[in-house]
Amino acid sequence: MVPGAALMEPPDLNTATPKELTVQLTAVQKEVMISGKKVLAETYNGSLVGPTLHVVPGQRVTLKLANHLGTSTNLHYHGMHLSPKGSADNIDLSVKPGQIQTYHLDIPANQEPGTYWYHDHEMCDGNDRSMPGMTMSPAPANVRCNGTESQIGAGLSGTIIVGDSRETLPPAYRGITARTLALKDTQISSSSSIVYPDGVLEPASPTVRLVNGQYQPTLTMKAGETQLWRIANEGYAIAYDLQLDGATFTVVNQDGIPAAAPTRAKHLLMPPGRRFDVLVTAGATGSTWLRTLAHKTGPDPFNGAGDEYPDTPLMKVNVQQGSGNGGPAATAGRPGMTTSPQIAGPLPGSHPDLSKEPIARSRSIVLNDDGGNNFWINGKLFDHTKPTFAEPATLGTVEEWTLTNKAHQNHPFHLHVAPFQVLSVNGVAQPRADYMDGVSVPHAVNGKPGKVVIRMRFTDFTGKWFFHCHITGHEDTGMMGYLNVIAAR
Ligand SMILES: [Cu+2]
Repeated sequence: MVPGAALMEPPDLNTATPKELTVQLTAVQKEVMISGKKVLAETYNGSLVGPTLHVVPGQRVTLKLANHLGTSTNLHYHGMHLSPKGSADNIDLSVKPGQIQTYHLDIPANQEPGTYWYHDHEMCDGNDRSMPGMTMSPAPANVRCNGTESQIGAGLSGTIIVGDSRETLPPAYRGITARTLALKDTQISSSSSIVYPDGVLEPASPTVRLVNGQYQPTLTMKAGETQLWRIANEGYAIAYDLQLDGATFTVVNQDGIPAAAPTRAKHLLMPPGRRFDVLVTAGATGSTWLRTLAHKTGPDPFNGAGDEYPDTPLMKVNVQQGSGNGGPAATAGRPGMTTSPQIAGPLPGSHPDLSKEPIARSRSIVLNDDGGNNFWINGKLFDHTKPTFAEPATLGTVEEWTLTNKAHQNHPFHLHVAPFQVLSVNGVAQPRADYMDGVSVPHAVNGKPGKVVIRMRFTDFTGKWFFHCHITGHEDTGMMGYLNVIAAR
């Protein structure tokens, strides 16, 4: 593949955001070009990175999903505060080949501006390959189901941008250039396919890391210019540990939630599903790289205890002469990138601190695996028909959950419907700003499990609130559950 082409934005699904919006995503196999190489993928509207959906709070979105695949599929609106029932963010819906499913998405008035994403969440109930202990059978195409891992891995994910997070920033930054950087990786088979079963998906195998579907593209900035980058890990399994050589990121929003206390970070750890809106500032003319650092998700990647990813350059940044598009000019020091701005918080829309709230209930979620292909929550495989907890949660209450990881690899935990606040990781109190919808629960060390304590408020939406590991192969094979949320009596 040929590196170096100018970075392109993913296509837009819509550019205007009227009060009532109707859009269509067509899931279809298509040959796409990845930096000069023709590859068979599963796409939305023919694009390896699905087209970006722009929405605003208070809007009613009618989204038609047309399934032109040979397998069933559906959609999840990751991070969005939507009802898990009916024709909203309901992952119990399954769209068979040839069917069109109409989703009705009422974007809440209080949905925070930021970066979200959509992806296939087909759970393959009674599937022939998803659940351990079942044997593969040559099911006819109209009932075949390939699971979330293979569908996201083949391309079925895209970005949702709510409002414009630049408007939560001080006035000097509201006119700066914004970029979307969708991170995905592909494992291309010898027959130039990333579609299951031809495309081999194995998180431990060598993979090609792409930005907006491009291999090592080049982004150009002006000396001293500050930009907002909306970075989303839209991959099926792989974590990124992002670094912009010579620079810092100013994190102003994570997982769609404006920062209570914007901070500068030298690197961004991004398990699958995570999003960051960050400010970056170009220095003097020259060039540098956005890379993912070497990263291990367990102590012994070659013996079933985690995966190991090498240091990999993702995108070149060229800094050219000229004046930037808005934003206070930085003192152009070293070539390439430089220290990003300091922004005072809290930003409008940041979430309240739950650490002192009275707790209605505490719950324990234990993640475990056997180092092979069995993945459990509280000792059980996912069951469509049984909630993980007999006791439901009640709207209006705050709960505290302790996430325990007994396994020898990190498991990134994701909760549907609403984000949570992270209180502590392995006993270390976390900064006030840490509200998110996914958190990596660290692996056990010397028999001592990893532990993350989170709190969430059930503000609205009764129904099934799903949670699962976002290494989608783990989710597909059982590491998933749900909680019933009921109205106050
Ligand atoms: Cu996992």
